[in-house]
Amino acid sequence: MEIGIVTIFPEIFGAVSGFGMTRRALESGNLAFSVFDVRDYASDRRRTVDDRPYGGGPGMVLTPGPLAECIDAARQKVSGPVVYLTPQGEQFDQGTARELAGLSGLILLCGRYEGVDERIVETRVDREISIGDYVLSGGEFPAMVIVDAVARLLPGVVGNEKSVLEDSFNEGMLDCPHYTRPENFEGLDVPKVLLSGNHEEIRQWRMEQALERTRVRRPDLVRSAGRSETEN
Ligand code: 9D3
Repeated sequence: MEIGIVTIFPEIFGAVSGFGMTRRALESGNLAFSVFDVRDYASDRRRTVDDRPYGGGPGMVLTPGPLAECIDAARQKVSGPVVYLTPQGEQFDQGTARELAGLSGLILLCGRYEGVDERIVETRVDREISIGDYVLSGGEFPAMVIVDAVARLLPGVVGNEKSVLEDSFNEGMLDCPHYTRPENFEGLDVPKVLLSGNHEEIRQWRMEQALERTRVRRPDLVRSAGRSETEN
């Protein structure tokens, strides 16, 4: 899969290519990544990319000229929908991640300031996505969230197969508690059942723990856990 990023802060995306799972996905060739700097498409000496909003008010708006050229350059290299990260978008979830992971290409447009000129949305954006109801200062971190969630679903990405399968089995349920050595830590013991070697009892205990946690912490999930989207 090839992901293009359109941003005024290209350096931030070093975090994606430099570390962890996304780095391994890039190294193995399952993921390709190109970052496009909007400022490279500005036409003035100061490389201006924003301007004051028509109608007045606080903040600035990403000006359409350089942005259009930058998106068009990204589209020359990466085929696939242009997704604009914005608080006004549909809320991202695991279903969205799975959908995007099925594409061969994807362009993520990161907004900054008050957002992009609406004519960019009209002419070049295929889909608008938010990562949740809280205020961030731009679309760069949301774009990295999406890259991470999508990359770990790509077939062939090392270490993903088992955990992706487990995730889809447990979908809509919180995880059970986990323990590792030592058996006693600051006076706290590992639950006996986990040392029993009885795999059926362990499975049962983990399921009960997960269900109880979900009931208490996320009652909204209990309704739909274990059922597919169409069964809800
Ligand atoms: C304080 C500015 N707000 C005035 C009503 C609107 C606003 C504009 C731009 C709020 C946030 C932003 C920047 N955020 C994003 O670009 C963004 C975002 C987010 O803030 N939360 C969750 N998902 C996303 S995706 C992009």
